[in-house]
Amino acid sequence: MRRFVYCKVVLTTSLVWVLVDVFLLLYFSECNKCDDRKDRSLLPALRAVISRSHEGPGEMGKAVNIPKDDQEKMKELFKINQFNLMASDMIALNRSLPDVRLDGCKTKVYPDDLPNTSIVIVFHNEAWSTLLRTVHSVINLDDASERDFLKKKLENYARTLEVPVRILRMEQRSGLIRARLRGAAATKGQVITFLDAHCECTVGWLEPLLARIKEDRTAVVCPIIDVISDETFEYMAGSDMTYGGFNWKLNFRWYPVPQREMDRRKGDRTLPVRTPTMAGGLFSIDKTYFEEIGSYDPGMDIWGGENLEMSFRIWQCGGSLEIVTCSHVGHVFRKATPYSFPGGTGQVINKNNRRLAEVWMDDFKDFFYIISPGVMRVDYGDVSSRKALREALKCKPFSWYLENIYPDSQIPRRYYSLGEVFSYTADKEIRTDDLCLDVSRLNGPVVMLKCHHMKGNQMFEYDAERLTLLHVNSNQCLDMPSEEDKMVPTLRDCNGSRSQQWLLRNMTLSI
Ligand SMILES: [Mn+2]
Repeated sequence: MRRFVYCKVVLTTSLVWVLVDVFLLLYFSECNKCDDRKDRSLLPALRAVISRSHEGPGEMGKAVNIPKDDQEKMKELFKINQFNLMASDMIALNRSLPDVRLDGCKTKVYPDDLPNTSIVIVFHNEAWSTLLRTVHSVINLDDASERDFLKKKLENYARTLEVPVRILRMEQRSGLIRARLRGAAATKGQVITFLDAHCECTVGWLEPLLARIKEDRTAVVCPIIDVISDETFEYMAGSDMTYGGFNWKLNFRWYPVPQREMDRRKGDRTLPVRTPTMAGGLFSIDKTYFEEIGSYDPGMDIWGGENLEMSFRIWQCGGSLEIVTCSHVGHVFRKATPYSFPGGTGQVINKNNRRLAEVWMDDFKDFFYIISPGVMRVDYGDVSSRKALREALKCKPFSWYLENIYPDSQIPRRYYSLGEVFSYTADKEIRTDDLCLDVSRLNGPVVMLKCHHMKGNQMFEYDAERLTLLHVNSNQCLDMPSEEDKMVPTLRDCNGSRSQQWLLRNMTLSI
């Protein structure tokens, strides 16, 4: 009898502890299950807003059109943030969005013990409505904003949210890169998720990101970035068929996902896409891996180039960079930047780009230098600690990256000559960035067309002895501009004249 009572006590106390544990787990895993818990983590007042029918302006991601009478005012307000502030302010802070995921994503099951994440949102003079639409379980990091509502009012608001939100402030304008470093240092989660301050996350966006990092802690993962219109705040699904690249000017660009990457995934579009570069604003990374791999280059100013720097570094130093196609986050894309750049936009970006070119691109940095005249004059400071980092991590050369990660790059892996503007590539094209010399008719002038790598009208055979560039398709030689059009070289029958001799600089093609 006594034993029975004893057992009962043990059982009851264990049960109590189990329940306490379950409660604690649920309570402290705020962002693990953001979407399940969305309702629980919102104020009752907000919950009422959520449960009302999707009829307000912008609900379900619909466009908000401003009536004619208010157009003047709208244009005035547009200038503040370079997006339609009037429309944004009309939309609920937690408006509903469509589920834009691929069907195969909706039924995926993720492990229960996903790592938790801290979310870092850097903002500078952001609008109230866009910022708060972004905020959910967030460490909010303020880069010395000058707008009053981003001070006391924001702190008071953050306190009313049932999720822990911390607001850190930089004493002076330090830029995205240094602000993110500060935010990252303050995080407590196993994973750091960076977001811009004008985003909207959609259902199920976080789990696939965290699940991928749980599988491989060296995977750095980005959601698909959906487009929130800067004019109407309409929510438009982004494509899972584009990935990140860059051109000779080191501008980030979206390009179609190549066939080799579709093949690697056996055609399953719900699997992560290995992307050569990331757009920069939105990604998740294991916190300890972020530190190991050298976080950000603290020598970079304000904004620009940090996304490519990180992309090259991750790939060259043994990690991977992926777009998790089951995760969708919206972002307001703007046509112009509303931010001031101390020292001038061009100057800042050129400096940052030089830093990343010098540290990561080896000889291929020359492609950037020849297409950006003037950039050589920009002082890029001291990069010795970043070079030491590359050394310490035993990172691979840039040629490996071009060969294995980005063979479809605008920068040719192999080239015979790199002149002042053009390079003569191993594919026998004469190209600058993604444009190739192209001739489509006999005795015709050359034009610049997008490189198609199909040889054809873009193939020139260089004869290093006679110094001629033979257009193989027409069997004619590249000649000086004609009398009529003095700007554009043309094709003519090969005649051995001086006007058909071309000296290629830095030639590596043997005679
Ligand atoms: Mn942004």
